[in-house]
Amino acid sequence: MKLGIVGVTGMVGRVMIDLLEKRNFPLKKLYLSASNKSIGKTIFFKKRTYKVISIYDLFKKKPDIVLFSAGSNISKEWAKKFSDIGSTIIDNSSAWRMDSEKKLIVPEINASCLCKKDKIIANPNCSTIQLVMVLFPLHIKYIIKRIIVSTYQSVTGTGKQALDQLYQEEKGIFSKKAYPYPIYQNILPHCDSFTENKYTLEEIKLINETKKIMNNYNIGITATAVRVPVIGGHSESVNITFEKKPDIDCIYKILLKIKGIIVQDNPKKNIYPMPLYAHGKDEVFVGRIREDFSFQNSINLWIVADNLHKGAATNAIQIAEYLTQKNYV
Ligand code: 2RA
Repeated sequence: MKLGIVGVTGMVGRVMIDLLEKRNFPLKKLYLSASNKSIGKTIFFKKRTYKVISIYDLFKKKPDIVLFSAGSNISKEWAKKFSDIGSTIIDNSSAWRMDSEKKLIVPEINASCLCKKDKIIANPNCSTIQLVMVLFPLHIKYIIKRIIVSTYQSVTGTGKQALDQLYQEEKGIFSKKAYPYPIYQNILPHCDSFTENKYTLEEIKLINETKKIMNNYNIGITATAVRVPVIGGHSESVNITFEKKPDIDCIYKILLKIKGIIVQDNPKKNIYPMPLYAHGKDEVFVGRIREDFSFQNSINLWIVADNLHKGAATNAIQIAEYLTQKNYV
């Protein structure tokens, strides 16, 4: 198995490298590619150093799988070129997610829809992945009618520049970089850009991707995506209205059975998910599960996950593992 990573020096790319090693992904050859400024840098993997190469040189290697995490423009320019030479692309950008010909995959939910013909596979947005991981099993049982979600998103979702801005501001150095306002001791109701309808692209991704992954375009979804000065991961406050009357004990039993979900919910002992403790983990954490007494067939819950792990790198590598196990690549 020849695997390439495009965007290896980014925050997600670095987590991909760690996870390929930790999960002992079956690799014969590994090629690491990044932007021109990083070409020639060395990266450590399984006690060996690998030189970062250009995407042109990666293309010549004809990798079996290419993990893209270098933004939409690179994906739009290169994914098709790689698939035309037989590579299978797992793309972490938004470039292909809403393309009707491309599959948007969270392995625990819809990996079974993949086949050998799928050569460009989209990895959903981080805030979508953690949301649908919890919603989908509940939808199967109770049929979701409506979702209201507010997110509290880590600065790591914006990238290293945002992380640096937070660290600098903590030291009292304020210079507008990743965000139009200070993020230290502040929160911004603004993730990605605003659109004509006053929603942000992040909110629109959450709404549209959730419907595509759950293959249900009748679900009513509304979202508010907020940036918070947190490192460990994204948090989400979710209100769900079902067609059928939900039973809270049954919801616990359903979620406890899902691989990749950890239920942390004991208010009497102050037990609930928090990004500080989700940081670096591959699971999705859910808690604060409770009836919404204000509206019929409704509940509230709280979801936390490391956006660089299950929200990006872990999910992409799980897709690659699935393709390998099925001999699709
Ligand atoms: C964010 N989900 O958090 C977006 C991109 N990873 O900014």
